Amino acid sequence: MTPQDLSQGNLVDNVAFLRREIDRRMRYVIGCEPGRATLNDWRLALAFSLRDRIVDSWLASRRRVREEGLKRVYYLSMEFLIGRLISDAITNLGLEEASRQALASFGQDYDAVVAEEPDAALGNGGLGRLAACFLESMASIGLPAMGYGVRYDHGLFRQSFHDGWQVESPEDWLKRRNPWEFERPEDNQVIGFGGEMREDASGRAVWTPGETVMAAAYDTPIVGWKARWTDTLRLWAAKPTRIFDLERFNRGDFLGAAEQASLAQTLSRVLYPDDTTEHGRELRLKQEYFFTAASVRDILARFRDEHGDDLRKLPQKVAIQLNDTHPTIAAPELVRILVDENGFEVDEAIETARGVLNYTNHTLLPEALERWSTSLMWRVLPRHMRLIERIDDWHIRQNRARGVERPPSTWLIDHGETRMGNLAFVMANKVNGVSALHTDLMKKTVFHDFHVMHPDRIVNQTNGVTPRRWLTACNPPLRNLLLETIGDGWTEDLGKLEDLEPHLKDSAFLEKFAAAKRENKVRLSNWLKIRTGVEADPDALFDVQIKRIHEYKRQHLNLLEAIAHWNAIRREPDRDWIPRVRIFGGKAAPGYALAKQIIKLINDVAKVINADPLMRGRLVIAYPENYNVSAAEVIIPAADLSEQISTAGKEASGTGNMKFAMNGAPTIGTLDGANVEIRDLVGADDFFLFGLTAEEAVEERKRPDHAAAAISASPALQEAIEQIASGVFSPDDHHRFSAIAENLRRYDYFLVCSDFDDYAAAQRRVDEAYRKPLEWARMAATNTARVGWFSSDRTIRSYAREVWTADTAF
Ligand code: 26V
Repeated sequence: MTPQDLSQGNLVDNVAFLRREIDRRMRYVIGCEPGRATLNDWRLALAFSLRDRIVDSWLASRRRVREEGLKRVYYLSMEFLIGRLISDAITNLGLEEASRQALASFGQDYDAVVAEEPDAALGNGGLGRLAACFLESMASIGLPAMGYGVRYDHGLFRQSFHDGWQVESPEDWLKRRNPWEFERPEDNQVIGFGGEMREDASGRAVWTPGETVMAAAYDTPIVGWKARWTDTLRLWAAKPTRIFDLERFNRGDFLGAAEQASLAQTLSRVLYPDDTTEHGRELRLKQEYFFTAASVRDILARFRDEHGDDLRKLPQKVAIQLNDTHPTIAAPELVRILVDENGFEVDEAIETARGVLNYTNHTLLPEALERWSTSLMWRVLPRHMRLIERIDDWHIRQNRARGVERPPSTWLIDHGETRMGNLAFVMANKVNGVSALHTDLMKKTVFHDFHVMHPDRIVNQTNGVTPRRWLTACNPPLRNLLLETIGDGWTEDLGKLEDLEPHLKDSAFLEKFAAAKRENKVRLSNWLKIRTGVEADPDALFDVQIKRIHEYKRQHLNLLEAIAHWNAIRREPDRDWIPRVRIFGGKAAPGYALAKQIIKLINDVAKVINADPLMRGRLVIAYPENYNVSAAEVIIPAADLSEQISTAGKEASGTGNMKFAMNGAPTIGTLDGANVEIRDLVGADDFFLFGLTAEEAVEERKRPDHAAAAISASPALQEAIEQIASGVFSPDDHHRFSAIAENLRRYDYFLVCSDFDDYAAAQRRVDEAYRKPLEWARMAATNTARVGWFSSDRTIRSYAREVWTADTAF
């Protein structure tokens, strides 16, 4: 079995078809002669050629849902971290080899053409990437679904390093033509903010917004595996409701005439790269309401069209998932429409809304749980603030009726703030965490009191990732080996990777597995050379930590151990050290000073170690700029070791951990998030465990001298911190890293020091295991064979059953 057999039709026909289509698109859509086309023109011509097949599937899927009156699932998310769509399309249409050959017949290189597509980076990290994996899985399993989000002009900032410091610049994914989206002006919605809210004698509310903005709909088809089903991602762009004020313009007031236009456009201008600081909080709240309100109205319009005007039936045909608290304002918006525009009683409206809404929590970090000042809410969304009070009142009455008095932790409004997590909890039918441990901690900590009141509401839905992007498309050498060894059933039923089990004892298979890994490492080595100038020997152990830079994820733990390892090699330069390339990737929130210092520290340490002649390639640090989805697709298949070293209890799930394991990289990690479940499935012998458990971490933090005690017990750690603090890596500025050193010595909330020795010991176990290539290959392949459960197809089927009660179309 070869990959091209996955497509319908034979390869020769597909190549001929694509050749013809590309040539036609180049002339009649791009308006260019093939002989004069740029790489970008080829990329567009290929995308337009593939698009027709996707649209056929799209129209057929839409027809099925309407004809059969199927329940629809709506995924509301401020973030969709999609990356490139062209490789998804090619993979799911089974047209990779055909595209390659068709382009080659024009003298074009497939990989270069595909790489021309800019990443759609409409997300920060895990939460946004999960939403993208979920859309692809919904389409692949045939679930009638739609994603709703914001069509940001500028996605996540571009990161570059200037003298080792992170510098942000605006990203511009829409600068060139986007072949995947369809504008839908007929579905545009007018969204209001601010203004006046009056209640008449009967309590009927009349809200007159003070300003309005147009939400303009743009649809992107999301094609599933083998194009059997295609769903939609609808993104809203903000536009002025009036293009300009002709009267002011005619008076010569040109700037004033366009005032409303510029105000409106700022709404969907940029994705917030930081949920922490005081960056235009009002603008962020408006963004949330803007896309949520447009989506809710769109959902109701479609419901009426398909099922008539009885909105009481909404829960039978509609399920809405709130991706974190960001779209929670959907709840009062839905209640508002039912009450103010459809004559519902408030209680009835709340109960109906609760029948459709569900909420996913993605972090327990208190600073990440959204709260909005009530004064801001009254100003921007007066009618909604009033309804939140009514919802609070309803919740009080509900509980009193059952003899329960609400503890303050469950109030919706407190200290002049509206707590969006609590509002989401009260308004949701189901609330879920994203790994078993995280869900358990939700029940025990942030939502403990709620859980006591509503013991059936919190459920677990462990995250997953789409195997089409994260195995089939990004790892051709391994994909081909799998096809040759166990056929292609795993692509849509990843549990079938278990069929590898008997081959794990077969040294011929293990050698092929190692060869596939090596091929990916050569590719990454070349990529790193171009991007960073660093020489990475493909036979060295590739040790990778790629994710947002955050103290809780502990890139500095990794780095301190690298420094200690460097010291050890310098002391005994002639020992047979296992050569290692430590690869970092990730962006810091622009306002997060300590995270930015960590970036500078990694770059400064890399500079010193990479230049040390004693290392002779045995320790190399590489930190390419601008880590994104497309970079992950090159790095993950080439990793030997997956660093998942967060402080236990802090990483809700992680999804990178799943991608690495799937691609045959064992984990070095703590018992945190989904690491726990990965280890359970892979087996304790093939997972490098270290560190305190979540419970132990809580206890450790109570010891006032935990950091000092750990440092004085560990000469290696003491030396490494001392080197950072004294300027060994910053000879031009000895105090540059004193904040990091002080933080570790005095405070160390994330327990870097407490976990250091155990982490270093685990790293030495890694080295010893890597000495035996066949044994290492067995461990790597065991990871691949046993993590099929982490397919997002499994996750989505589980949501469909336990949260949405929705059926798939096939
Ligand atoms: C947000 C913030 C903002 C305030 C400062 C600290 C902080 C820390 C984390 C976050 C994360 C926001 C939500 C998020 O992206 N969560 C991620 O969701 C993934 C998908 O469920 C999950 O795998 C990651 O563990 C989780 O961090």
